[in-house]
Amino acid sequence: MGNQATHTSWLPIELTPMAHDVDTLFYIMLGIVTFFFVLVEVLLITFLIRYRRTRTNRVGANVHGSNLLETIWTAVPAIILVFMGAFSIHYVYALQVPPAQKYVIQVTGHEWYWEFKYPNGVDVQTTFEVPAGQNVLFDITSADVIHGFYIPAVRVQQDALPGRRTQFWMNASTDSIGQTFPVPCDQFCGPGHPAMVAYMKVVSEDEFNRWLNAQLQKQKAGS
Ligand SMILES: [Cu+2]
Repeated sequence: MGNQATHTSWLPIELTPMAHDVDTLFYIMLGIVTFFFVLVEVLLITFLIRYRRTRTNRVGANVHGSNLLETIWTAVPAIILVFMGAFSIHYVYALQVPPAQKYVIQVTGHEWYWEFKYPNGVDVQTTFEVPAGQNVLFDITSADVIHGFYIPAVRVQQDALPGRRTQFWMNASTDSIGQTFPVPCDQFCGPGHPAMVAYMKVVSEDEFNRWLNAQLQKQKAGS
């Protein structure tokens, strides 16, 4: 499937290659924890039955530990955790370090809406557009309290912090042109929080430039 925006039955669309990588990591982790969950439960039930109290087995045997077993069940989970942690950190840094060529959109969280500023001065709220197939960097901050800028289709959330800038970048798949994706706030920020959702439309570069120009004209006419 490569970099296509694929839809699975229970996860949102994968809008970017990174979203696909994050899902892959998620499935690997899900597989590992499922394996160990089943293993532990099966052993637990087996031992409960096998070593239960019976007429001939009134008192259990004293077990004084096993250095070999204890070393194994400490080292194996440690190695697995380091492996999963390293992958997670790899993705976090990859998201935050943008390529040299990028299109920057300034994102500001407000009580209770999202504001988007474009390089040509366009300033919109709640609904915004991004060009497909381009590196788009979100430069995020907050005008008041802590908000969370979250794009489920990109599998990324980044806190919007007053007095500080955070960022992540994405490259939206051209297969998603014409589609709109919800961008909810995911940090509880007050009574208006549940309704604090922006809508991101992925469009072609031409369409994006048309929209940007139209917004600029509208803004000029309004002021
Ligand atoms: Cu918020």
